Amino acid sequence: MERTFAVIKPDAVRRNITGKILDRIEAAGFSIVGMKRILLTKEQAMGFYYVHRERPFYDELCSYMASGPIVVLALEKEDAIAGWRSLMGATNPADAAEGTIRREFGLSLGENSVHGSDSPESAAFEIPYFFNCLELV
Ligand code: IDP
Ligand code: MG
Repeated sequence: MERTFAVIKPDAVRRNITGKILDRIEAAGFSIVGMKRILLTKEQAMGFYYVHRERPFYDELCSYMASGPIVVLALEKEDAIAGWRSLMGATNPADAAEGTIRREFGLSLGENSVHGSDSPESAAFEIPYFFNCLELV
């Protein structure tokens, strides 16, 4: 069993499609072992996306992630990290495969509805950024 970290981003929460995305996650066999709806400050978003601090879109990305409530999730499944990346689809919804969440719900390269850890190292940073051990059940 492996755990990964997922976010339902502000564009999706704002459009009331949280439930639709959770349905896709559960239908794909993930167990939701942690979940909460929160509103990040821009500073908290900057800490979360620290790896992207040198990228030209860092400021825009962090402002967007702090622009409205998000739903943060810890997901468990065999090969959860790769499996969730594959269910999410490519970063740009226009390039995402048919049947992926970003293809179905994403609005643009920036507002692409969901986040997922890209490696075990990322998951090991991202899960405890949002959840303590008592919140993972
Ligand atoms: P990922 O979410 O598929 O792992 P990353 O390259 O890690 O993609 O980028 C993190 C997030 O930053 C993306 O999900 C997207 O919201 C945003 N992003 C990526 N590239 C751009 C860009 O060129 N312009 C604006 N936002 C971007
Ligand atoms: Mg990434």
